[in-house]
Amino acid sequence: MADVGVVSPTNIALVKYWGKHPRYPGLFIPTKSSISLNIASFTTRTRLRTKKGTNEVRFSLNGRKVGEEEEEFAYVRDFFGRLSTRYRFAKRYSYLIESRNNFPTASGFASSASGFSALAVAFARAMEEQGETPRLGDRDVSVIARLGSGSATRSVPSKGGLVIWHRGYDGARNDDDASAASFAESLYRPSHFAELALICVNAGGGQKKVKSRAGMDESVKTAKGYWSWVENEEKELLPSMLRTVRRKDWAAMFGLVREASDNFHRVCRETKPPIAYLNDTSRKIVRLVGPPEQAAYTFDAGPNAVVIALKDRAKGLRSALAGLVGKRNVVQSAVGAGPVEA
Ligand code: 2P0
Repeated sequence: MADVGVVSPTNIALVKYWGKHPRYPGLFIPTKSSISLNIASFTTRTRLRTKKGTNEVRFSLNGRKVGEEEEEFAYVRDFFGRLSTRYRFAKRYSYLIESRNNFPTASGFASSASGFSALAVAFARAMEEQGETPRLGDRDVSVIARLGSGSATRSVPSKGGLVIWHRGYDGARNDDDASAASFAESLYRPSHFAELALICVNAGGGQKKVKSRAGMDESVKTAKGYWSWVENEEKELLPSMLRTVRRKDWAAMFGLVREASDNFHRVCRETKPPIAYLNDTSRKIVRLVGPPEQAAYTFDAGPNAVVIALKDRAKGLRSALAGLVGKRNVVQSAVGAGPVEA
C-alpha cells in the first residue's frame, strides 16, 4: 500500500499547445512547444492510494464517484494504459483516486492540467514508496503527466512560475527519443513575476462545447495555415516572448501574449467545421482590457479570459471586469509555484 496526497496548480498558456503530432500516435507529442504561467489560486488536490495485486481504477471527482461509462473515467483509465507501456509495473497495481478542484470543473478553467499533474506526481511518489522506481525527477514526471493531458505537462515542474513544454521531436531518431525530449521545465520562478497579477474571468461558458482533444485533432487535419502557424510560433513568437520576459519588458510581452491568443483562435476558426470558443462577453473583455501596453488577455478553449496586468492596474481592471460579469466571476491570482505533497 502507498497513500500519497498532492496539490497541483493549473496553468494558463501564453503560447498555446493545440495539436498532437500525427507521426507519434498515442504518445501525445505536441506539434509545437508551448509556455505557460502557473495560476496559484486554482488547484487540484489528489489523494492516490495504490495496492499491489489486481489492476483496477476507482476515481472520484469533487466527492462524486465517476462511473466507468463516463468520459472522465476513460481519460484516467487510458492514462494508466499509456503509462504501462513505459512503466510496466504500473499494470500490477490498483489505483484509488480522489480528486478535488478548488474551482468549478465546469467553469471552463482547465482542470485536466492540474488534475493530471497532481495524479502524475502522486503516481511517481507512490511507485517510489512501493520500491518500483528510484526517485523520478520533474522531467520524467512531466512526461508521465503528458500521457494524461498535454497541458498537464506544464504544471509539473516544482519551481513552477513560467514553464516551457518542449515539443522535443526535432532531431529525434525514434519514438522513445522524441517522447523523452518532450518534457517541461521551469524557466523563471514565480518571484520573477512579482509585479504582475493574473485576473481570471469566468465569461459564463460552462462546459466546453467542443472538447479540446477532438477539436485539436480536427485543426491539425483541416485548418488552413496550421503548419505555418506552428513553425512561426516555434521559431519567432515563442523566442521573442521569452526575450521580453527576461528583460521584464511587460508592455512588449502583453502584446505578444495577445497575438498568441488571437493566432490560436484564428486556427480554430480556420478548422473545418470552424470552432468558435469566444462569446460576446469574451469580446467585451477584449475591449475593456484596452491597449496592449497596459494589459494582456488570453483565451483557451472556451470563452473565459485570463487578463495579465501590472499589479497597480489590477484593481481598476478587476472592478471594470466585475461590472461586466459579476464580482464572484473575477478571481485575482499570483503566478504560482509547482505541485506540493500535502
Ligand atoms: C494550452 N489548451 O496550451 C491549450 C490552449 C487549450 C487551448 O491544452 O488532449 O486538455 O488532454 O492533451 O491539454 C487544452 O487541451 O488536451 C489545451 P489533451 P488539453 O493550454
